[in-house]
Amino acid sequence: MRNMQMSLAPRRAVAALAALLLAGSVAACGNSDTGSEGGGDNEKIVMGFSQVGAESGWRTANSTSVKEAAAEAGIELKFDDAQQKQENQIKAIRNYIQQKVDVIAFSPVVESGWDTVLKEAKDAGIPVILTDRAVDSADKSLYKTFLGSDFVKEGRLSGEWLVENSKDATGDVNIVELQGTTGSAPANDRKEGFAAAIAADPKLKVIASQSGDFTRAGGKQVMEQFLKAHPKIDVLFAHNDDMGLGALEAITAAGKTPGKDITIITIDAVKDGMQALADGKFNFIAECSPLLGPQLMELAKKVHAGEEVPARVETEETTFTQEQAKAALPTRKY
Ligand code: GZL
Repeated sequence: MRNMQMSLAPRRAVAALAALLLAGSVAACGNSDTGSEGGGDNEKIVMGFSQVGAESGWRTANSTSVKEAAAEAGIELKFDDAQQKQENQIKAIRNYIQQKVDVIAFSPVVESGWDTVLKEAKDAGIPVILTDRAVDSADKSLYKTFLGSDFVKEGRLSGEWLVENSKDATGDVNIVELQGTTGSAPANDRKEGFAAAIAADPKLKVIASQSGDFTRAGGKQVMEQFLKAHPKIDVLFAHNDDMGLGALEAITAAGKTPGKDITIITIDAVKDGMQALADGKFNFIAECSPLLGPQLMELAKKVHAGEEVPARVETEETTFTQEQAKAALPTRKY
């Protein structure tokens, strides 16, 4: 029996040693499952980015800024175009969680409906950065920071310009409004800011307001309806240049002169919009800068390093009249 015991002993020792080695190797594997490849100091940060879509010149410029800045910053960028559908953004964010990226950044196509997926990211220990548009989640711990414009201010500046430039008007000034994507932060906030500003002058009346979904086609289609329904339109306020540019086609097709028969105010200041302003077809543009890439990458590095970042980072922007557009166009970056 003893011999048996003796003969078993070395085997048991070998088995114990093998078990120890195996446990060690599993632990090592277990670490690699937690994405240790992204854990080393000198490893590339991996960012999962969910973009709204490619609906406007602004969006195209924004995507270019994000991609170029990621390359410049040495950040590995996983990029998804949601084609303006919230379900596609939620799917992309879930994929990034599965892939255990180091940070998730996205521009939410609409304000509501994000709490569940943002909580999944938080529970997975992946920090989220909002860029461009905001969410209406009450739980501010679901994201680290929001980098983007003040859309209410953009709407207010647009309305203030109109108040200032309508002083000599006799009788009502009929305004039609092309809203951005229904439920989106820019559409909600720009509408709010503009309405608050024009309340200063009771002559200024919004007689029609409808979404053109931030696209040229949408702007043209809705403006055609406005022109059919309203014989006297004095002002068009479009939530972005692209809908204003689409509306130009409808206005000229109706035999009216844009910039003269109908005053046109837009937001963004992309190159095509600035050209229309310089050509006298638009009358005023409030800028909304899409060049968020460099700031986004700096924030991602800080968040990944566990550094504190401000809850809100507001982009700097200005406004343009026709004369200012002529001066700015030659050096315009987007
Ligand atoms: C604003 C951005 C808006 C632009 C539109 O930050 O979300 O979406 O104003 C774009 O041109 O489609």
